[in-house]
Amino acid sequence: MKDVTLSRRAVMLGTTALPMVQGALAQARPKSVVISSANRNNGGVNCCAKAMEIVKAGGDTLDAAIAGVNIVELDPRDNSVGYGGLPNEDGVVELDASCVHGPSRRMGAVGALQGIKTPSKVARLVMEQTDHMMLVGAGALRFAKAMGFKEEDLLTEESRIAWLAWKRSLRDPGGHTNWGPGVDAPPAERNNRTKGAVLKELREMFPHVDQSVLDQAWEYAIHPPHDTINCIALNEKGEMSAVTTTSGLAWKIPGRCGDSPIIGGGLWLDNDVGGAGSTGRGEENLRVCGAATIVENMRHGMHPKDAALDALKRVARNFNGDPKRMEAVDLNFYALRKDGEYAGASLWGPREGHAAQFAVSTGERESHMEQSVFLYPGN
Ligand code: SD4
Repeated sequence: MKDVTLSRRAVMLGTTALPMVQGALAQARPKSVVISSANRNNGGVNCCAKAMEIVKAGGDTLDAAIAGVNIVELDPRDNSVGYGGLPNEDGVVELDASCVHGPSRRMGAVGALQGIKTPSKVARLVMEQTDHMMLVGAGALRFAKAMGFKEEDLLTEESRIAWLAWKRSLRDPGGHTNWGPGVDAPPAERNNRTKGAVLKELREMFPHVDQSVLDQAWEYAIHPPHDTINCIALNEKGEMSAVTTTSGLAWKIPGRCGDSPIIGGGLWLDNDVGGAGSTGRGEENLRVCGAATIVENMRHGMHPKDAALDALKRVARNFNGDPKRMEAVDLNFYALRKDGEYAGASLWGPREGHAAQFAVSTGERESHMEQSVFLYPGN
């Protein structure tokens, strides 16, 4: 197969070399590749396997990517995507999603959508059935219901308990909290919202649940997880599509949209070049228009790995390159170029023994995990 690794010269020539770069990508003999974020319970691997099955059967790349992420949206165990996602501060699950269909160069998105398990499908319908690009909140829900979706409670018992643990762990600097026994409780209880105190109350409220659920709930309350899923698919005709779907940051202010539904932020794809997406702290990604930046970097000849690392450097620039100030930021990018080259890139190397990974299926090799490159070593 012809190697289309783009020349350094093409990179250095800048915009005058763009036709050359795009020409090289256009001539690349396409291969089938699907990549996605890792996600818990093998979510990313299952997503890529499903999407590849559809790609190999000759299906549309957006059908493939959406069918892949639907597995994770519908899995109640993944608490950052779809059903079972951790809720906003009011205890209501609000979902964001976006999609890009490369061949038709069309896009759709939904933000702060409540009550629908598969927001990626609604984003696609916004693209296909409306003259708009993005619907949010009550309007997005009304649209979804008009399209035949069933409105459901998306909170699972686990996510409800985690939300209650979070409410009970909160207190203002003076030590007051409205969540937890107050009026007649001994003062020590009121001012001691420790893990033990909070879980004791929750144990009384949920006597039937395993201790592991309570321990997990406390962990989520203190360190909210994120596991948004981004999936990008390429077929042998050189067609590409991508989707990002999430419940966003746990405990967010109702109505908050992160980067996932922002086309150009949490997702971008140009069928002439490639696609990119993100998981992690959406606000920091939006400050560098991450996905669009990565695709433009690839257009100018960068390998997906360098393109994504460059976007992470721009994130670091916003903190004057001070890793200490970025300790609480977690951000991951995924990039797939039209010639089948791909990468995952993370702001941090392994932290607390956990290294950032992403899922890949190449058609020749079945769905598996690979290590992401990173900007800063972890700990
Ligand atoms: C957001 N980027 O709403 C999403 C959250 C996320 O993994 O990715 N979690 O900011």
